Order: sequence, then structure tokens, then C-alpha cells
Amino acid sequence: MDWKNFLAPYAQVVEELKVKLKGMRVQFEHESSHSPIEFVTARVKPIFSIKEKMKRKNIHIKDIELELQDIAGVRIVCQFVDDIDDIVSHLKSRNDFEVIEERDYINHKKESGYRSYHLIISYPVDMINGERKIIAEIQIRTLAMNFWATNEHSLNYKYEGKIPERISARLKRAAEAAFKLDEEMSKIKDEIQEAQRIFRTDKINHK
Ligand code: 0O2
Ligand code: 0O2
Repeated sequence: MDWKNFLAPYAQVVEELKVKLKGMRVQFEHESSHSPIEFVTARVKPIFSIKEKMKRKNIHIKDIELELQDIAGVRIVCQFVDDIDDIVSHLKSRNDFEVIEERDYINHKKESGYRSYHLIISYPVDMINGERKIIAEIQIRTLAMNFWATNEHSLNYKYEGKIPERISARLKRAAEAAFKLDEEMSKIKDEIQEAQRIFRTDKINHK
């Protein structure tokens, strides 16, 4: 397998999506009082992680383009749960890619306690030998969901997917606490946004 060649269009997609979505954040900041996007990160899945997932899910190498949907991955992190809906409807209305699948792990959390909204997209990318449609995954989650997922991901890596029961029970409780934190913050969202507006205006005036 010529991985470098295979992954080239994925790297291109990740770079393009990163520019576009970071641009979206800047535009929101200019045009409205609140940007639903806090930050954007993106990566091409490392080869060892592709191989591990192929093995775990029993995916043949000839099927990875269709079946391994997160080789190109972008993550959008926001402050409030409501922001997720705004981002999802914006992404679905775009003309530069097509949403082919949606996974709502916000209203349907995973067994682990994981919460996030996933969009699987088909993104046309121009390579020197013509256009290719590449599948990519966009994860949209709040800061609290991201905090939980990052920590759980590290533990999963450490325990090779078999987190001991006493830790996974704590993680489930932590996931509920993160959910409550999001709920509480949503209730005072207007206050927080007003404070952030004042802070931004003050900063500009003091320049
Ligand atoms: P700014 O000014 O910090 O907003 P890159 O090529 O480095 O731009 P990549 O490879 O995705 O992008 O990098 P990375 O390190 O994953 O992070 C991308 C952006 O997300 C960076 O901001 C990081 O500062 C920001 N980031 C990552 N993790 C966190 C986090 O836990 N909290 C916060 N607040 N930000 C985080 P920018 O856009 O490059 O610049
Ligand atoms: P990475 O790059 O290490 O994050 P799955 O069977 O769940 O592994 P599937 O069916 O392809 O994968 O799709 P799913 O579950 O919709 O999305 C996969 C990605 O979502 C994972 O990628 C994670 O980034 C994230 N995710 C899903 N479930 C969990 C979870 O319980 N905890 C955490 N921390 N993240 C989760 P990978 O393959 O793990 O890759």
C-alpha cells in the first residue's frame, strides 16, 4: 500500500476544510455579536490508527475509502449546546460539499458517555489527475464535551480500549457532570454573551 499517495487527497481536504471553517469563525465574529465557533482543529488519521481501526472493525483495505469515514477529520468546538444546531444547519446549507450521514450523539449519547454531533460529508477535491470525492467526518461538540472526550480518549489509548470498570463508572459520572455544566451554562447564556460583548468592545476602545 502506497500510503503517501493514498493519503494525499485527504491531506488536501483537511487543509481546505480547516481554512474554510476557520474563515467561518472570523466571519461570524465580524457579522454577529456571538460566534458559534470557539475553535477548529483538524487532522489526517495517522497510519497506525487507520490500521488499528481496520483490524478492529474488520475492514478490508479495498473498502477503506468508503468504510473508514474519519481518515479526514475536522472538529468544531463551541461554547453552548445551541451553537451546535446553528453550525449543523449552516454546514448542511453549504454548496461546496454534501452531507451524506448525520450521527446525533448529543441526544443519543454513546454507551461510554460520549456526546458529540457527527456529520459525514462527501467533499470534491481537485487533484492533478481530476476531481475526487473524498469522505470526511466533521465532529461538532461543546467545550465541556471536548474536555470529556479528550480525557476519555487518552484513557482508552492507555488501556487499549479496555478501561477498568472503576474508571469507566467515574467517566460516566463525569459525562453526566459535563452535560449538567452545559445545561447550566445554557441557562445563563444571554448573561455570558452580554459580558463577552462588553469585554470585546472595551478591548477595541482601549487599542
Ligand atoms: P488561535 O489563535 O489559538 O485561535 P494549525 O495548523 O496549528 O492551525 P491544527 O493542526 O488543527 O491547526 O492544530 P491544533 O493544535 O490541533 O489546534 C488548532 C487550533 O485549535 C489552534 O488555534 C489551537 O490553539 C486551538 N486549540 C486546540 N486545543 C484547544 C483547547 O483545548 N482550547 C482552546 N481554546 N483552543 C484549542 P488556532 O486557530 O491555530 O489559533
Ligand atoms: P481518533 O482519531 O482516535 O479520534 P467507532 O466504531 O465508534 O470507533 P465509527 O463507527 O467510525 O467508530 O464512528 P463514530 O463512533 O461515529 O465516530 C468515530 C469517532 O468519534 C472516533 O474516532 C472518535 O474520534 C469519536 N468517538 C466515538 N466514540 C467515542 C467515545 O466513546 N469516546 C471518545 N473519546 N471518542 C469517541 P476514532 O476512530 O476513535 O479515532
